[in-house]
Amino acid sequence: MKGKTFRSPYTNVIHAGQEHDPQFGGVSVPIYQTSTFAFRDADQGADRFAGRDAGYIYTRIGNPTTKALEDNLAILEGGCGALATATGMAAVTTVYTALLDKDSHLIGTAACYGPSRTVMETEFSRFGVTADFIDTSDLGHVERLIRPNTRLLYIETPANPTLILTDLRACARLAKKHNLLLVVDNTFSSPLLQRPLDLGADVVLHSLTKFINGHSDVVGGVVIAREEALFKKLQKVLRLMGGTMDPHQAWLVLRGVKTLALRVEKAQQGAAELAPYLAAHPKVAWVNYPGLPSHPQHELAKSQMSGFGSMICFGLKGGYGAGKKMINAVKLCALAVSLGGIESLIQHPASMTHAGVPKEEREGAGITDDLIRLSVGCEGVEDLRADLEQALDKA
Ligand code: LCS
Repeated sequence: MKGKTFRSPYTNVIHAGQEHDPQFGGVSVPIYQTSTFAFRDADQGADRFAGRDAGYIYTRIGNPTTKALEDNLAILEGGCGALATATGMAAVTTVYTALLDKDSHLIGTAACYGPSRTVMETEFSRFGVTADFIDTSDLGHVERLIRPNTRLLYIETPANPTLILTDLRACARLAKKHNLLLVVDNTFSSPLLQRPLDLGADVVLHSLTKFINGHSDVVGGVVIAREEALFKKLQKVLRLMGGTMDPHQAWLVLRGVKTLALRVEKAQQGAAELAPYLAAHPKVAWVNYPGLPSHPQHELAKSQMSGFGSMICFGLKGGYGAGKKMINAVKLCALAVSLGGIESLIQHPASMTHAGVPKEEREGAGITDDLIRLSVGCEGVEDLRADLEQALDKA
């Protein structure tokens, strides 16, 4: 991976790994909207299989626009290389496929994005892979479940949607001790608020659909590895399985990432004001936000994150009945799945994002029926507060 790196994240999101268009000097990376590249001569194909630099051949294997995005994201996360994928789930399944063998075992965060767990339990199980999805904030429990065939610790922190944290440094020590790989889904923080590779993780992944693209108009994913050998293993699987990103999609995400620092900062300021407002509201039973001193892992958040982010979850005293009235009544926030967009989104995980996880497993993971998830966007906080206020009045 080549590319310029700067001191400030504000500079890195815009310039890291980026070159001006070599042909005309365009400041924006061009969209190389091509499926195939003309060979220099008949030897070019052989170069690739002989391990020599063969340049670009075919867009599933590599494309300059996609590569510009990958170089940027690898630098933001501090990895040796990044692989852009068609969706966040393609990033998750690339990791599972590349790093698990038949009959191997995974320990994952119970409160992770529902399909990351479902795909393991309904699809990978067909190939003999087993998994325990547990509360990974309990490291004693994690260690007790490690078996000779355990290969991966799959951690989501803060978790979707409970915002429970897992201690990444402690997980990295555990992974090292037992010769496991530590994979972290860093979607909720973005590399601006948490850099798992710096804390000892081996692989980081994101749904780019969320904060990194940030405009609710693209789906995408990325996998970033700390070391070359792991990167090559992931790259080989992604190229063969075909879940790679399209160049136009890559260009849109490159455009989105340039404002990541501005958006994360603004949305986080909004969440820091709305979380205490909700916590003090007479109709609200509980609020979970890592920035509140009442969050049970507030100190851990301070030690492994550089900011608390813009995701909040809460429950109303009237339970889901009241919550449903509230989310039906919002006018500015959109009642929608997804998160990390410039616009605020509100949703009910038990009936929306995590509906595919059986009720017992869902509740065991802390995803209770009353839980409402709010992704704070970049609107003015006074408007968001007014919207929540009028919706809570109707609850
Ligand atoms: N990882 C996390 C933490 C996610 O939140 C999501 C999607 C994914 C992976 C998968 O990414 P995708 O394939 O959708 O790009 N989370 C969603 C959510 O909470 N609501 O809708 C999608």
